[in-house]
Amino acid sequence: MKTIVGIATPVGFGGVGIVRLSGVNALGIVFQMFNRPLKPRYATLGTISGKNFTDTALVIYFPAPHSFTGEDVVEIQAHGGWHLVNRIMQTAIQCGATPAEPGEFTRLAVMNNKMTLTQAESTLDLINAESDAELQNASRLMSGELQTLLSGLENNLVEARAQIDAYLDYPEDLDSPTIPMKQINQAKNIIDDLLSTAKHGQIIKNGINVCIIGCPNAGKSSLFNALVGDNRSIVTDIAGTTTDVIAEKITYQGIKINLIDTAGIHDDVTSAIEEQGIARAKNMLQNADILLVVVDATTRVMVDFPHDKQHLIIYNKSDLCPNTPPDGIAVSAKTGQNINLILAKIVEMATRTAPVGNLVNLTNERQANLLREAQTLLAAINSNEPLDKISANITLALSYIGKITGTDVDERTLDEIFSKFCLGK
Ligand SMILES: Nc1nc2c(ncn2[C@@H]2O[C@H](COP(=O)(O)OP(=O)(O)O)[C@@H](O)[C@H]2O)c(=O)[nH]1
Ligand SMILES: [Mg+2]
Repeated sequence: MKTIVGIATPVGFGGVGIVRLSGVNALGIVFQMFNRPLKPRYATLGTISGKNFTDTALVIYFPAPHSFTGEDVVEIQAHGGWHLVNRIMQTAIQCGATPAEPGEFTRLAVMNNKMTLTQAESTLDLINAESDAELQNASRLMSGELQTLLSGLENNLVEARAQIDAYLDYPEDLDSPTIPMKQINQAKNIIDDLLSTAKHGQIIKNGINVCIIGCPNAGKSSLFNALVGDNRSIVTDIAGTTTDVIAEKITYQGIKINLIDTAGIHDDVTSAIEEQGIARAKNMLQNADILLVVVDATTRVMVDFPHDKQHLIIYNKSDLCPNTPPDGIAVSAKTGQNINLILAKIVEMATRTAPVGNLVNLTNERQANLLREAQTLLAAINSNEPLDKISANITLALSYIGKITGTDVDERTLDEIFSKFCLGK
């Protein structure tokens, strides 16, 4: 049985740096580096030392099984110097510890039933959260909402299969085969509902892609800067100033917005640079969730754009021309008029994709793909099929769901999941 060691705090310099050990020898290893005895679950201040260094550290011992990993865990809280914490870790390795793989602490926690697999995966959402919406959803995932839903679903399907298998095993004991379509459909409905949250889950996690398009000199870059609240994109009165795609991430009312400024789209292009810029602009607008179609209010020339995409028409330069057509919003990038209204409308459109009901949003593509497989299998079941085929389909659907809940995961899947974690987590 090995004892692992990892740096739990991020790479860099900070007030405190944490080195964490987990395994049967955790206490014995720290005993060789720390000058004071440790009392379970008490923070002890003392001196940590190794070759050529000493530091004052706060050390906490969590005996198994009441620890994060379920094993003996010791946490060393030293000063947060990158070289210092590295030296503490090296010293632990010299005393017998093995460097932890990415996500190995969390993996141990799952193996030792300290948390479920869906909770472990949502740890990443929690750590990577950059907006309130993301944090809120991650908190719900962490609290086990998804696991509870899926466990209920597994129970439904296991029960349904048991009924079918009972008939297959002892057909003479039962009058006629009844197929528990109710349970199967219930399970399918839960999957449908969960998958309907996936699009919104992606928006919560990755942000909504908003692309600013329009003719040259309409004021796209000025609007971009006004929305970002920074002089990020170059503004001039020379048409064709923006040639490359410029992107910034902002959050408004808890929603992450990926804002993209593009080259002005028009036909009589003279330079190869501008031509490429326009090609990029057209590419970006195809991939955007929302288009901000910027029109110079004084000329009212609008670019062609796909009208089936969510969009806002923005009549910019309202300071020069206050009367604008009713199909758009009067905005001035110069004075700031209605800039917040645009942001509010973007958030409104982003949250429109949220399904009704108060279900936790699916943010994990791996989980969504597995649920799609299970959904296809369950949708294909009909009561005219041979019973053994229905039973086999349920078994297969359960195996996909089990790869999310952890009831049916292999080492390779776990390797894949935890390789996305950082070292020391
Ligand atoms: N009066 C006024 N001028 C603006 C406004 N927005 C942009 N401009 C001017 O319009 C010109 C083109 O702006 P720019 O943002 O570079 O346009 P882009 O080519 O669409 O990116 C610049 O001279 C800006 O100062 C506005 O709201 N009001
Ligand atoms: Mg520009």
